[in-house]
Amino acid sequence: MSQPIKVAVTGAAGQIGYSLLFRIASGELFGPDTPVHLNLVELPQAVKAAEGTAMELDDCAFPTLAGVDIFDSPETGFDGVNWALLVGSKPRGPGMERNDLIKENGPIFVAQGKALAKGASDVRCVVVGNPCNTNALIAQHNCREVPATRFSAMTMLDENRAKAQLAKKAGVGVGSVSHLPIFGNHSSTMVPNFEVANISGKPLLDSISDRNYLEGEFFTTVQKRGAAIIAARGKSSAASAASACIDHVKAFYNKTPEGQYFSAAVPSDGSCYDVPSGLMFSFPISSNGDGTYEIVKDLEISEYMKGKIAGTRDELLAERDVVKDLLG
Ligand code: NAX
Repeated sequence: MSQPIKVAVTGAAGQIGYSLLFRIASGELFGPDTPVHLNLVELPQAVKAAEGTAMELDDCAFPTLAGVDIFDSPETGFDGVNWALLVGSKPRGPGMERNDLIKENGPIFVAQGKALAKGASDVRCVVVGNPCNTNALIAQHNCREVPATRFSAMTMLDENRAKAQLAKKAGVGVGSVSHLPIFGNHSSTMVPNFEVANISGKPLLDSISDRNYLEGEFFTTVQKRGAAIIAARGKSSAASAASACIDHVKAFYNKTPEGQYFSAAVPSDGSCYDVPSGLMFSFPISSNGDGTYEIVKDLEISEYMKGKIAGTRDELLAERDVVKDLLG
């Protein structure tokens, strides 16, 4: 077996953490021959709960789990980690506006960015905690020592949700739906670009020609899926979010098959889709499998989709403005 990959997970005692940690430890993420060492990072008041999770991780007897440590601060928890999965953040309280949440959570990601800068030189950072694009932007700005391209935010859950809806509509298995990029923010303005999607290798619009459905019910179902799950379950999505986080890290870790891509929010280089440089924006991505990736820049975008992409871009620009004092 090789050297363990060290993975820090913040919010380890939370709902997503409880689904995510076991799948990382089982070898599903990096493969059966790669050991992993888990750093569970929590708030002091949740350390006891994290201890319980650590006991269960032991009890799974995963051959790939090289060790588990628990920390109550990012400074110690991020020391020497290769992946930092930033899941923990404050949930939106009753009556709280999105901008209030952004301001509440921003300082967490300032501190975590600084802790990464101090302790983790060979690191890739994935932000799941909401508002994830802007939180990732804050962490990245406070960690200039690490290249900006190593920071990303998760929109894979949106891609998975969109694929599942379209597969149902077309009456095919979800594996038949491909090339479905999410553009922009992980919020209700996100853009699932169905116009470039394929079903069984052919344009999706050949199978689903009902644009009223695609522009109406499909768009809103994907954009508001998180709220629908809260309404039904009484809790926010957790197992599907953890599963998408596994998909996200795997997609960056492995080489993307030729001609394919996946969705993730990464810093824009300002060269495509009319998105200013530096904004943490979800694009179609192709990983080179060596720690680097390319933004897929040559997709044809209709006037309709351009308008939608401009809307989510403007929302992210406004969010960036709200946190401008935190951008180091
Ligand atoms: P929970 O409230 O169950 O757990 C959050 C955990 O984070 C708690 O245990 C808390 O103690 C911990 N925490 C809070 N601040 C922390 C800090 N500064 N350092 C370390 N730990 C800290 O939430 P959960 O359902 O697990 O969701 C976690 C985050 O994921 C939320 O922000 C949520 O909005 C976000 N989501 C993001 C999704 C995405 O697609 N990007 C989808 C699912 C989810 O809504």
